[in-house]
Amino acid sequence: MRVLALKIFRVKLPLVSPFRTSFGTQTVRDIMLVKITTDVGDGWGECAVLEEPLYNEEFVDGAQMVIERWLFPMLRASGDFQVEEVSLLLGKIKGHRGAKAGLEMALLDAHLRSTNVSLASFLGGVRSQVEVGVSVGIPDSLDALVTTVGNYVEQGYKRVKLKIEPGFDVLPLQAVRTAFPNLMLQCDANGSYASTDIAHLLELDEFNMILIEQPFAEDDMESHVLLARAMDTPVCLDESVVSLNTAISAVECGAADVINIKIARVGGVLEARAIHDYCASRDIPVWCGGMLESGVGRAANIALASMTNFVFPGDISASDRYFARDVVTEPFTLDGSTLHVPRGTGLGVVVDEEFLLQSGSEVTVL
Ligand code: OSB
Ligand code: MG
Repeated sequence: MRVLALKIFRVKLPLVSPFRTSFGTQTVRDIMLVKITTDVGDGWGECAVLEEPLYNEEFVDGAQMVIERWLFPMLRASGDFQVEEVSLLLGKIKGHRGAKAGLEMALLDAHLRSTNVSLASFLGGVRSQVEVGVSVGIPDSLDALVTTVGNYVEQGYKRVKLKIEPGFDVLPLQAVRTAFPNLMLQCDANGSYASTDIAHLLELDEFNMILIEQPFAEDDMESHVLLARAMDTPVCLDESVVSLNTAISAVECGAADVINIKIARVGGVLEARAIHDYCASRDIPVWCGGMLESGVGRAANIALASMTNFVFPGDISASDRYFARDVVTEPFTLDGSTLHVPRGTGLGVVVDEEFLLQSGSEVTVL
């Protein structure tokens, strides 16, 4: 395929409720979508990067700049290429994986539409519906937390992830576990603990969680190894795994019993597939993480999660858990505790461009 043009859409969508983590509170999602024009047709992608560099080093203004200045010019200068070559073509530019992931997603969407294949079947997905969960931010009070979790359980979610941080761990997990004895429960610290907290974290074993996600800093493999050896609850990595190579290193040194795969964090759908395949070969279960995506990124997440080794429910909630109105014409809705895998070609969603423009989207044309 050959790249002809790119439109970058930036739109701020309010979240239906503030999302607080150890690294800050998100109240509005600063969304960046790309619409790529190629010789085989158009495609959409989402650069699922946060507004500020608080989760990882990326931020949405930076992602836009690296696309405008380097990534898109490199693609346009590449002439004819296969979509499988995109990460190699962009490999000269270090990092900026969320920006690259959005471009690769748009190229995959264009390519798969032109060949009449859905992303899920391209990836060899084995399910038409995927089990999903919900990620619950740090609340104002324990009562509010139990009420929030109860509302999600009532909607159908069977798996809940609680955000934790030092000083907010035992009590919230105890409150939720007591109120919901059979709920599939897990927690995510976003790297907010230190190696000196290992003994304290072992106390969380009593809550019968399916995993604990990223307790220590992204570059602290040693503490994750020590915790994984001592703790019964499986240790899962998020921020630490930015590529197939880092996934291999983490698994082989014993730092990860489980891996959270996010398309934006690892630089694209194809790298995500490679991590999935490697983990399957090592009997390491994976699940699909989320970045509070719009329906574009969500469609890709669901297709990815239809692959065989995505054994735990993903952080892929229904559209209404995030936004009053999604950017796609058909919002994603729960069916029991699942979302349906899009069956249309490419990502299988239609972007509501009129809604984007009505919502004050800024458009940059390259
Ligand atoms: O650490 O998994 C995380 C959202 C933004 C950045 C990081 C994380 C998250 C979530 C929410 O936990 C997942 C979602 O529902 O999209
Ligand atoms: Mg996480």
